[in-house]
Parts: sequence; C-alpha cells; structure tokens
Amino acid sequence: MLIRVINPNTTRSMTEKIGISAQRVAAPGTRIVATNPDSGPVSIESHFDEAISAVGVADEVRKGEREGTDAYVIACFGDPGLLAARELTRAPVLGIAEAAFHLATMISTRFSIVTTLSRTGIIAEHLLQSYGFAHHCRRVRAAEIPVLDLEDDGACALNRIVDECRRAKDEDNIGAIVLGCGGMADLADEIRDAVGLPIVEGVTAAVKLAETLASLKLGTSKFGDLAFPPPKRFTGRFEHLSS
Ligand code: 5HY
Repeated sequence: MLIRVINPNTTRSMTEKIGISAQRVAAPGTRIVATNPDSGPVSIESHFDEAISAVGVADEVRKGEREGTDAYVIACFGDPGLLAARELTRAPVLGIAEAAFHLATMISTRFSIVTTLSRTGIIAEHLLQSYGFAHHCRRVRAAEIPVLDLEDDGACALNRIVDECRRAKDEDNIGAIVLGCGGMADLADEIRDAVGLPIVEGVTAAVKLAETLASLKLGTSKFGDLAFPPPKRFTGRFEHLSS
C-alpha cells in the first residue's frame, strides 16, 4: 500500500520528521511517501497561509494520482484543502485534525486540544464544529510557540507544550489530549510520559485510519459533492490545471 503524507507547508525538515513518524506506525507492506509543495508558506499560522497551502495540497494529490497512490494524509492541523483534495481522487484522504478527533472520542468522552498559537485556535474550533466534535472538546489551548520553533531544538517548544498539557489535565476535566500541529508528530511519546494522559497525535492517527479505509476498499465517493471537479479552463498561473 502506498500512502502519500503531504505536509502542506514547505519546510523540508518538518516533512522528513512527519514521514519518519508515519513510517514508524505503518503496517508492514505500507510505504509512506512524505512530500510538501514546492511553493507556499514555510509554516501555516493564519487563514491566508491556509488558503495558499490548499493549492499546494491539490498539486501534491495530482502528483500522487500519477504515482498510483492508495491513500493520502494532509499533515497540517487545519486540514487545509481536504474536501478539494477528496474531489481529485478515488483514494481516501485523511486530515490529521479529523483523524485525531475520531480517535480521541473513542478513548475519552472529553478531550482538549493543545496547538501552537492561539490565533490558529479558531481554525481548530471551526473544524470541531464542521466535523461535529465540538461537544467532545473542552478547550482549544495554545502553547504560544511559532510552528517553526518545533524545528529548533533550542526553542524549548517541548517544555511549553508539556506545561500547557499539564494545565489541561489539571483544569479541563478531560480523558485525553489532541496535539494540534503536524510538527508535533514526533513528540507524542515524550509528552505522554511527562503528562500521564492519553495523547492523540494526528499524523499517526491518520496513517492508521488511511490503512484501514484502503484495506477495506473504502475510497472517496464519487457520488455527490466529492465527484471529480467539472472540466474547465483555468487562466493565468493556474492554466496548468485546465482539463
Ligand atoms: C500545522 N501549521 O499542523 C499547523 C499548526 C497550526 O504549519 N502545520 C503548520 O499551528 O495551526
């Protein structure tokens, strides 16, 4: 099985880290290809970053379709371009936020999210609403760390995330915590050991759900709103998307 794990930002070191975490939990016989768009934001920390990164995600899915990909994972906690990506393929496409929410509600009745910046917390809140998980989530918390601090060992991002997780454990009356950034893919075990609460990490959650869907031959439905986009001409810098 071939799973394309797409990091929607363009920071290669974060893509490699996400790829290692994904391959570590993948079943024998599952090959992970971790990619990021050539063009776009080095980190996604705003609605604007999200909007631009969604085009990059679409380009990566189009490349994946030429390589016989069996499933896709969008490894950014805003699930940027998820529905557009599903329109472009019959394969299952998992967003790490959606995947994490599903698993968190299977192991706890209430969870909190710990993300990077409070300004992107609203994006997680919008997803909780649109996916129907808002009543399961107690709080969307932020460690107030820029996303790229996760690439800088000296930035003590881990300590700030652990501190915020401990506050969630003490104050939110929850049974689990969802990590709110693809760049935290390699931190789940350390945080779990430090906080002592189930930690749901989206990249690994999405890889296992992608394997499950693909092995059950459950792909993206082409009936209704996720049917392939109607062929049309695109102009200017998007001319290459014409069909
Ligand atoms: C992410 N940004 O998962 C989001 C996290 C966030 O570049 N990868 C990013 O802060 O919203």
